[in-house]
Amino acid sequence: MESQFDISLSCIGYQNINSTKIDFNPDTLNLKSKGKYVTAYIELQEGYDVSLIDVSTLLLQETISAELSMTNIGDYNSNGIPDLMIKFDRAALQSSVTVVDSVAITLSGALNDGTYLMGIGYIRVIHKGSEHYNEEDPSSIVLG
Ligand SMILES: [Ca+2]
Repeated sequence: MESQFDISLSCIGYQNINSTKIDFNPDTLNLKSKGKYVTAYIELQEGYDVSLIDVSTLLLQETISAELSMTNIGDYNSNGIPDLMIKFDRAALQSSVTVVDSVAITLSGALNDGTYLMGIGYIRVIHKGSEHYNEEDPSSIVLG
C-alpha cells in the first residue's frame, strides 16, 4: 500500500446518528506530501450499518467528494465495530487548510435511507522540513 495516512485524527460527531466516529490516521497533514489520497475510517453507533452509507453523499470540508471506487469495509482499529474506509483527494484537502497546530475537519453524508451523519475532527497541518514542535520557537513555523 502507498503511504496515504498523512492526515488524521479521531473525530466524533453527534447529529442524527450519535457516535459517528471518523478516524483519520495519523493526525498530521504534511502540505509538502505528494500523496494522492487521504484515508478516513467511519464507524457508526450500534444499530447502524456502515454498509448503508451512501458514499456518493460523503463530503470532506463540505466540498470534497469521496472516491467512489475506493471503499472497503473492515475493522481498521480492531475494536469489533465495522468501519468504512474511504479516500479523498489529498490535494483538494491540502488546498483547504494552512499550516496550523489544530484545524477542524468535517465529514458529512447520509445513509441510503437519508439518515444524516456528520463528524468533526481536528488535525495538525505541517510543512515538511519546518515542523513546529516548540511553542517557544515561532520561527519554526514556515508557510512557504
Ligand atoms: Ca472498528
